[in-house]
Amino acid sequence: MHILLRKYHNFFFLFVLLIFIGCDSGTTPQQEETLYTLTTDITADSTGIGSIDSFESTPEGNYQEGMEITLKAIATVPGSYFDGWYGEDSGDTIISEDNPYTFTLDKNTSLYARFTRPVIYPAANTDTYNPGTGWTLVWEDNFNDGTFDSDIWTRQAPSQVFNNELQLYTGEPSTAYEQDGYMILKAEHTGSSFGYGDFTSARVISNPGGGSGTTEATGKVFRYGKIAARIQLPSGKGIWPAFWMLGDNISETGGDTPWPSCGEIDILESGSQYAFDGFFGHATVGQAIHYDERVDQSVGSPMWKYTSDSLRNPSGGIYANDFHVFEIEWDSTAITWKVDGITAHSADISTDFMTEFHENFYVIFNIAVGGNYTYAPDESTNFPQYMYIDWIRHYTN
Ligand SMILES: [Ca+2]
Ligand SMILES: [Ca+2]
Ligand SMILES: [Ca+2]
Repeated sequence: MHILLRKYHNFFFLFVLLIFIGCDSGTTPQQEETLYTLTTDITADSTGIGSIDSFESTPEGNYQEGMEITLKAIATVPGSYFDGWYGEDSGDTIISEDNPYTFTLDKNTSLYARFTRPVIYPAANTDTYNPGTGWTLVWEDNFNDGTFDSDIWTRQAPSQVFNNELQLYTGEPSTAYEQDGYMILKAEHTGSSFGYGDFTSARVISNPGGGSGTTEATGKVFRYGKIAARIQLPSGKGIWPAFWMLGDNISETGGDTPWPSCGEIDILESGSQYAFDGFFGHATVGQAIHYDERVDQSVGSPMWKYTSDSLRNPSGGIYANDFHVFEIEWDSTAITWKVDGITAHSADISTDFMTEFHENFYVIFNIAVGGNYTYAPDESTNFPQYMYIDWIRHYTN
């Protein structure tokens, strides 16, 4: 008997229950009607997470053309839910959302149930991080005391629009807060469309200046060492989370140096429209530095240059299903990026035009929605989206 295996690659679509109804070889020759056997097969996508438990059907046994059949799709993986019934030829067009679903059997019937499993926040927290030998912890925020520490962190609410992004950074406590051992950033779809201003989100910085420049916080800046954070990322079409750094002298927060002359270190970003990974860029994380190629930055105009790289999730699928540790090891000659201990990128910063990478930098956690780097969000993008930061640490060696 022919068994049709069908996979549907949708970002949140992880499981397929396939039901094939085919002509049974045991057709009774004395009867005009044809008997069918109902066959099921279960497959999962390349992430290989979980399975589907069962289906229900009435009546049991063999089936005849014209018979009414009732099927029930049951999602058993925690957090998953039934999405709808689709046919072999229906593509993205749903046949029915009913569950159970009753239909009349004909000899070419083939149906499959589409299931969605949203990313679960927070994922199981089994932290096995080890910074490696020779590293001494000099500072950390584990986000474990339930208080958003405004002496270090500022919810920035910049008025300018970066990279044609669509979100508003409101600076409201509801967009970034500390809870259950995490700093949690939240992006919401608050508008009626998918344009600029239809989303709220958070951009949290360790620079005391802040976007509105009103805080008296002392903040935290970094120069060299290992800077690591353990994060569960948000995901979806047009979701662009980042853990990154800007030179503390940037004019944006009250300094005297414009971007990119201040330097930028992108420890992590995800959701690139150029990743082509089948998951709207969320099976890939990017690493980059941006700088001003001038040696003497007081002469002439900024010369923006960058180097970048990316790393596909070695375990397949999106990064957002679990916590991962994103870090840089930074000294006077180079910056090396690591993801869960795997080296993702390295940049030489010893050249005479890279003086910006030998100054203090502050940290930024944010969730952008839309913008030049990522896709345009639409109805398929789930909201709210969360970024869970378990801890950030600074080591020296
Ligand atoms: Ca705290
Ligand atoms: Ca320079
Ligand atoms: Ca924590």
